[in-house]
Amino acid sequence: MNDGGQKRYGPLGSALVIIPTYNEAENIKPIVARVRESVPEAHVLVADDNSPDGTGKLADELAAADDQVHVLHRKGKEGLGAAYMAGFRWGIDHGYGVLVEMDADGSHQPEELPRLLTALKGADLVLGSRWVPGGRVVNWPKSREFLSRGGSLYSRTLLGVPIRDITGGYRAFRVETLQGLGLDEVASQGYCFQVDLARRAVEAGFRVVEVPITFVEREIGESKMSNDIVVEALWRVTAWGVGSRTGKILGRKPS
Ligand SMILES: Nc1nc2c(ncn2[C@@H]2O[C@H](COP(=O)(O)OP(=O)(O)OP(=O)(O)O)[C@@H](O)[C@H]2O)c(=O)[nH]1
Ligand SMILES: [Mg+2]
Repeated sequence: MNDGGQKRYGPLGSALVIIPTYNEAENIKPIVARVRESVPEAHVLVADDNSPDGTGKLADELAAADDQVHVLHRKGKEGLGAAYMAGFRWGIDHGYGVLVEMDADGSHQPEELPRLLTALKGADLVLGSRWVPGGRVVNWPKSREFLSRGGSLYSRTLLGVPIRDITGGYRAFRVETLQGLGLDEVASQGYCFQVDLARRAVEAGFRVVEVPITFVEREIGESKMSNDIVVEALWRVTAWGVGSRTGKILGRKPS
């Protein structure tokens, strides 16, 4: 992780909390209410993939009653990464200075967002982290913890990126950081989306800071986690790791 050197950080612009949703009808209203309460000045963008359970319509109701809530309706289910990419573009186009990633299912507690935003005053990217001291998960089976810790360890080792929780999805970006990552080339599927953004940020020399969070497993609604997502993450990370190592070896020529 870059120590930031003598870099001086400008003031944070206005924040947009992007919440991607697919079938989160029971979660959407409570989570938006919690965000609005925890960080009243922030705006919310719900990025819904035409959820069959009517989440998009509920989000429209929220937006109609609150001009700090916005909805991006997408045609169909294209995955979390694609929804975030569309949300980032929307946020950039609308002039926000900070873009936040947050799940709809309550795993990422809005009450912890002020801590992430405070840390962003001296960083380019803040990651909510389960696997730094002070971070933890609530209601996770050991098998899931093993998968998450193992995935982060594997990615960290192979990619040479010093991040403890590289798959997490509770993050706050300065808009300049996102703009500096080459968004058009980001792999936009599943967990690799998060891994790809984080490694790009480190490689681009941005200051990435992990802040401990308490991650609460979803209580309501269905998981979109699947074996396919895990397998895809595994092979992509492996390919990136091998690619960057080969590049480094080939690049080490005498000048
Ligand atoms: N727009 C959109 N949102 C999605 C899609 N897949 C997942 N999401 C949302 O992304 C967030 C994270 O998805 P989750 O299903 O909670 O994934 P997870 O946290 O790995 O799995 P759980 O253990 O079940 O919580 C939630 O807010 C989902 O509604 C998608 O294809 N499109
Ligand atoms: Mg979840």
